[in-house]
Amino acid sequence: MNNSEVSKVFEKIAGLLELKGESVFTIRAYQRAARTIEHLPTELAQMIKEEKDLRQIPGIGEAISSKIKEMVTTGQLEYLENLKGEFPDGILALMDVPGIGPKTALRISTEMGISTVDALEEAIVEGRLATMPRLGEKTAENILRHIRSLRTKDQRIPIGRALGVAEQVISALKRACPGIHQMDAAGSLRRWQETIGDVDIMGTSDDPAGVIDSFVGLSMVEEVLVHGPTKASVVVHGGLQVDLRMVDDDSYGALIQYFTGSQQHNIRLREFANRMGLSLNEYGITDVKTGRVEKFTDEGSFYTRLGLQFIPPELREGLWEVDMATRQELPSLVEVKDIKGDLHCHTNESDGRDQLESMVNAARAKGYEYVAITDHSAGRGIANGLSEERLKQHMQNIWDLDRSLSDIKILTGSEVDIRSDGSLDYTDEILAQLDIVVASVHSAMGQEREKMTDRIVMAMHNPHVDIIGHLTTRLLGERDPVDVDVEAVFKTAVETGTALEINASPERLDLKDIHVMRARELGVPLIISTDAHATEHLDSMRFGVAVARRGWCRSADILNTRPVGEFLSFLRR
Ligand code: DGT
Ligand code: CA
Ligand code: CA
Ligand code: ZN
Repeated sequence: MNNSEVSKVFEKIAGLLELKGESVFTIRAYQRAARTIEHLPTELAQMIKEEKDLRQIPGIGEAISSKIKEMVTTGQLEYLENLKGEFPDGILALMDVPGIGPKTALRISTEMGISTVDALEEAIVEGRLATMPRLGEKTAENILRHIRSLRTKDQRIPIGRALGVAEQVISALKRACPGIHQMDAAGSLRRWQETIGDVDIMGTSDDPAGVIDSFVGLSMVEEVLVHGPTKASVVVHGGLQVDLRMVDDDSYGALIQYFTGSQQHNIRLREFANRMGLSLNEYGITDVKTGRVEKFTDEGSFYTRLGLQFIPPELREGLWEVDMATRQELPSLVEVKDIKGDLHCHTNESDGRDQLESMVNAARAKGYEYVAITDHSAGRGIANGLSEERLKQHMQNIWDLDRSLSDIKILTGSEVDIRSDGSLDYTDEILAQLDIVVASVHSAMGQEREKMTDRIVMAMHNPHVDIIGHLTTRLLGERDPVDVDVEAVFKTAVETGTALEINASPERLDLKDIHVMRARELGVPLIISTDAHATEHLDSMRFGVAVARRGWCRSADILNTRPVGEFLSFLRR
């Protein structure tokens, strides 16, 4: 079982325990474990193989650790089998469909006698499901949409997991093979595409064959597909394919350029080179007339030889980047080091794992000038959201901590729920007291386009709302985006000065790259936040910055590259 399968099992256990009416503490322990495991950069199977103590992972104690071991080694879990036995057949399969929570799954199986996803699909198509009390046509339609998208889902891997695998492979090889000179990820991963088909790694070494042998021998490798002297392909735990290619140092520049792609970018580049009487391939640049091949140790000199400005990998999608590079007009893109603060962070006061102090210290360690603490409001569907009373106490704690620290400004905030009718969970009176209000959708995600758009636009018109969080609420590979008129939201953002968040959490990346590109064009104020639920999540900033770079953003396009005073006065305009 891979991490995401293990994580799903814990989610299912939490769901079933909820139906049983178990204590919220037990339920939350499983939910937390599920979330932590989802984000782990290392496969649990790998850790168990290396005899690592799983209890070192935050939020994982003895009971959960032994369940993980059982699942990873036997492929199943007796505890879940027994628990399942207390419910109608097929309930877990129904719960697997996005949009169906434990309660709905139970009702569908008991009231309709449905136990498979196929039978459910049939019932929806025949209009039977919509007749169920308190369900209705709209919900049924949504469930159908989810079932169908589940069926057509391709096997691409979200970038968060793929990057973790690539970094692990590269560091393991560098440790094992001191003769390595250079080694980098290329392909879609280097371009920071949101999902990855396979991981491409390039390298140079004194002993390429030795590196290839170490690669196929890594303990995370499950299957070897190709094993040559300078090239190999493997499948690692969790089913991701990794290719490794070794070349001589003098060809590395051309190689990594070629395999970074994208294919469309390379086609544009080749057309451009052909007009100069040059041809391109992974070995170098060939003068078509003389047949002479010029080699490149680094990619920068490859682009320079073509008379082009260096093109950052994030822009290599075959749009207009080659044209602009010929005129040296590519923008200088925003970088992680430009970011001066994180504006969406949770603590254990709502559904985060860590305490206020720990989150703030983690932000200080990043060298941030400011950090906003934005715990959830007491909305529907959110575990442990803050009542107005609890929020007031939380604000007091934040002020106290802020006064004791001189190197960082802690902003009071909230991630306030946008209710299905567009109203907010808190009164204007309390919102007015907060430094930062992030408003987000967390419920009624199946609303139709017009209703959803109106709902979000209405929240943006509230003068206290500074930022709209994760606009489409999608979870990569897990939950489809809501149906919202993004263009209308962008126009409202320009009108009202409400900022839109680029949620950097690698499971969300929401806004996504193409949205960011359009938003920037329209002059929408943009912010990159991590939505951290634990200290280590603050590291996800690089994913958000990558999305912004893929949207051609300069640092001036991103609000939280500004110093705190300037940033706050922009929001209060
Ligand atoms: P992926 O793996 O689907 O996420 O996307 P990429 O971009 O990593 O694609 P991949 O792994 O098939 O190949 C890596 C790069 O190598 C690709 O972006 C461009 C280059 N490349 C691979 N095969 C070809 C090809 O047949 N023609 C051209 N022009 N380029 C290729
Ligand atoms: Ca690839
Ligand atoms: Ca490949
Ligand atoms: Zn949220």
